[in-house]
Amino acid sequence: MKIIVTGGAGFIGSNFVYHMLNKYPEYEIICVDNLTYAGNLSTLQEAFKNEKFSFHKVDIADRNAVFSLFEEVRPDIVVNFAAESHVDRSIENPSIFVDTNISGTVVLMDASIKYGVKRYHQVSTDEVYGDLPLDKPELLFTEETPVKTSSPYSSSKASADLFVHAYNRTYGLPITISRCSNNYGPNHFPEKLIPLMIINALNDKPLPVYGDGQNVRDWLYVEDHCEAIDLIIHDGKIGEVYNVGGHNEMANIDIVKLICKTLDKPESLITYVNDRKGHDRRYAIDPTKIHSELGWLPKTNFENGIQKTIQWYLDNRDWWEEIISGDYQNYYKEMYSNR
Ligand code: NAD
Ligand code: TDX
Repeated sequence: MKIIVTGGAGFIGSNFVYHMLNKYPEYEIICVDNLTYAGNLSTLQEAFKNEKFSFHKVDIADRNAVFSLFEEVRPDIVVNFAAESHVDRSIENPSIFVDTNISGTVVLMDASIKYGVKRYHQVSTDEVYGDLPLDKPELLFTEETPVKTSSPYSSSKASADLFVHAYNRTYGLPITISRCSNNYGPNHFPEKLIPLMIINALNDKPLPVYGDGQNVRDWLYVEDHCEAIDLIIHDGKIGEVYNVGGHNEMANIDIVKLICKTLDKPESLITYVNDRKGHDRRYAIDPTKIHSELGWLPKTNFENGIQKTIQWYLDNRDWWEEIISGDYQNYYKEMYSNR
C-alpha cells in the first residue's frame, strides 16, 4: 500500500505519518509538503530513518509537480492534510488560503483521477459548520448541519469540501471527508492557542486572550484524530463525511488558567486583548456516526492529554525555540502589538 500524506511536515500530518509508520510497517508513506512557515523537517527526523518513508518538497497547487510525483509514485491512497490552517492569518491574507486550500485540493484530485487512486481523503474541519450559541448546549454539529462559514479559512475549507463532493458525484472519484474539532498535542505550531499559551507562560510573557475568553472549542488529542482518519481510509464508506470530536468542550479562559496552574505561573500573566474579527463562539461535534459505523472512540481524555502535551513542550524546547526565534517574531509583533 502506498499512501501520499500531504502536509506531513505540519502538526497533524506529522503525527499521522508516525501513526501509520508504526501501525503498518509494510506501508509506504510518501510525505508531500512544500515547507511553509508551518512545515518543519525536524519534526520528521525519526521518520527519515525508516526506509518506508520518503519526503517530497512539492506545492500541492503546482499541477506539473503534483502530476510528475503521482506518475512516479502511483499511490493507492491520498490523505490531504496540506493547508493554510490559521484563522488569524486568513483574516490578514485570504488569497493564499484560496491557492492552497481550494486550488491545491483540486489539483490533487485531478491527479488522483488520472492515476486511479483508490481513495482520496480530505482532512476538513468542524469550522465549515460555522458556530453555535453558548446558551444552547444541546446543539451539536452533525454531518447534516448546513455549511455556513465565518472566516476566510473556514470558507476555503468548505469550498474544498464542495469540490471533493463534486469530484465524487461527477467523476466518480472515491472520496471520504473528515471534519474534526480542535486538535492539541505534540508538534503543534506555536501560533495556535494551546502551544502559544504554554510557550508564553514558560517565558513569563503575557497570555493574550481574545475578547472575553468565553469562546468554546471541542478539544481532541491529535492521536485520536489520526486513528479516526486511519479507520475512515480503511473502512469508511465512499462519498461520506465523518465528524470527529470527543465531547470535550472548554472555554478558552479555562484552558489558559489550567496551563498557568500546571506550570505554576501566575494568572496575572493573562491579558485580555481585542477580539478576533468574526470570532466563532462555540464549536461542538456530534461524533455518533463515526462511533456507530466505524467503532471510533477517543482514547485520551483532556486531563491526561493536556499533561502529556505540556510535558512534550517542556521536553522539546529546542524544537519550539528554533521556531519562535525566526520569522515568528515578526508574525507575533504584527498580530499582537497594539492589539
Ligand atoms: P499546520 O499548519 O500545522 O500544517 C500544515 C502543513 O501543510 C505544513 O507542513 C505546511 O508546510 C503544509 N502546506 C501548506 N501549504 C502547502 C502547499 N501549498 N503544498 C504543500 N504543503 C503545504 O496544520 P494542521 O493543524 O496540522 O492541520 C492539518 C489539516 O487538518 C488542515 O487541512 C486543517 O485544515 C485540518 N484541521 C486542523 C485542525 C486543528 O485543530 N489543527 C482541526 C481540524 C482540521
Ligand atoms: O492568542 C490567542 N488567543 C486566543 O484567545 C489565540 C492564538 C487564540 N485564541 C482563541 C481563539 C479561539 O477561540 O483560542 C481559540 C482557539 O484558537 P486557535 O488555536 O487559533 O484555533 P481555532 O481558530 O479554533 O482553529 C483551529 O481549530 C480548527 C485550527 O487552527 C484550525 O486549523 C482547525 O480547522
